[in-house]
Amino acid sequence: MRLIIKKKSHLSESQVTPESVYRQRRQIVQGLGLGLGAAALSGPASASFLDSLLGSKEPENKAQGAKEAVARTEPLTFSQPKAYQLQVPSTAERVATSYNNFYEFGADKSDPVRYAQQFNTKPWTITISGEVDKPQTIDVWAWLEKQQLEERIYRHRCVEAWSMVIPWLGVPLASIIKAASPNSKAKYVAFETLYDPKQMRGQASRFVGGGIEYPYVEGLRLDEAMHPLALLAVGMYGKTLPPQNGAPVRLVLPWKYGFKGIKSIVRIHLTDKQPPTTWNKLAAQEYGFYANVNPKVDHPRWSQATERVIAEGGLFGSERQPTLMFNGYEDEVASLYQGMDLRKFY
Ligand SMILES: Nc1nc2c(c(=O)[nH]1)N[C@H]1C(S)=C(S)[C@@H](COP(=O)(O)O)O[C@H]1N2
Ligand SMILES: [Mo]
Repeated sequence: MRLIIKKKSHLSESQVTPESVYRQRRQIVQGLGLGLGAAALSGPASASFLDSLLGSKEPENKAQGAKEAVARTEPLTFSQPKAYQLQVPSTAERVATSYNNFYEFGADKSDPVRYAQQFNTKPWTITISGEVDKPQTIDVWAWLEKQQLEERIYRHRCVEAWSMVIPWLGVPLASIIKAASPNSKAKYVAFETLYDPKQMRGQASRFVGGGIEYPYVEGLRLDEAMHPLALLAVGMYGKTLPPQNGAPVRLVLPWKYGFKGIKSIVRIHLTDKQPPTTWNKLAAQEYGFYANVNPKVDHPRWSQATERVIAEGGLFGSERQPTLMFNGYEDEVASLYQGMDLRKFY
C-alpha cells in the first residue's frame, strides 16, 4: 500500500518557509486530538499522507488551479490613494494566489487553490449585530456596486515568518462598522467565517481541517477596527478576490500577523467583551489576541526577527530580511498600544 505521495509542485512549502517552521506549526495542529498517531502524521508529507488516506488524487498540473482561479475573478474599478502605495515590488499574482493559508480547504499551502475553486460566493450576506443601533444584513454584491474601492499595497507577514507584498482592493473597515452605529457598550468586534462543511472539506473532517474548531473566528478591539489601515478587502491585483484568498470579503490588517486577516466573512458582531479567536483557542501560549508583528517578541518555537520575502520573482531566490516593528506601520499604529507591555499582550 502506497501511503505517501510525493508532491511535484514547484510551489512546495519547503522552498518558501524554513522547513522547521512550517513543520512546527503543523505539529501543534497534529497534537490536537486528530486521532491518528503523531508519528504517522509528522513531517511535511503529512498532508499528502492524509490525502492518500482520504482517496484524493494529485492533479496533473497544479498551475491549472491557479489559472482557473484567475478566470473566476472579475475586474474592479478603484482609486489609488497616495498614502497607501508601498514602494516595493508586489509579489507575483500567481504566487499570492496559489501559496495560501485557508485551513477550511486543507492545511497544506497548495490545498486552497486546489480545493476552493468550486466555492460558491453568490449570493453572499454579512450580518452586523450586537452592540449597535442599526443591526443589518448586507447583500455583499449589491453593496459592492455602491462602494468606492481603494487600492492599498500592503506588506503581508505570516506568523510562520514569510512575507509578501500585495495590492489589495477594499474599503476601510471603519465604514461598514460606522454604518451600523456602534453603541457605548461596543468595545470589541468579532468576525466569523462561513460555516459550510458541504463546501469546505476542512470543516467536514478534522483530519483535513487541521484540528481547528470551525467556524474560524477572529476579533479586534473597536479602536483597532476603526483604524484607517484596517481594510475590508474585496479584491486583489485589480480584480475580485479568488476563493482561496478569502472571497468575497476578508480582513486585511497589515500591522498584524496574517492569521488575524479572517477570510470569507459572514458575521460581524460588536460586543463589550474580548471575543475568542481561532489560533488563540488552539494554542494560547503561541498565538495571542493582539498578534501585532513584533521582531522583538519571538514565537515560543521560532524567531520573528527576520522573514523570508516572497517577492516579484516568486518562490525562487527568496531572501531573508529583518522584520519591522508593527510590520513597518509603527508610525501609524503604535499609539493604539501605548502603555501596554507587548510581551504580555502578544
Ligand atoms: N477563515 C480563515 N481565514 C484565514 C485563515 C484560515 O485558515 N481560515 N488563515 C489565515 C492565515 S494564517 C494567513 S497567513 C492569511 C493568508 O492569506 P492569503 O492566503 O491571502 O495570503 O489568511 C488568514 N485568514
Ligand atoms: Mo499565517
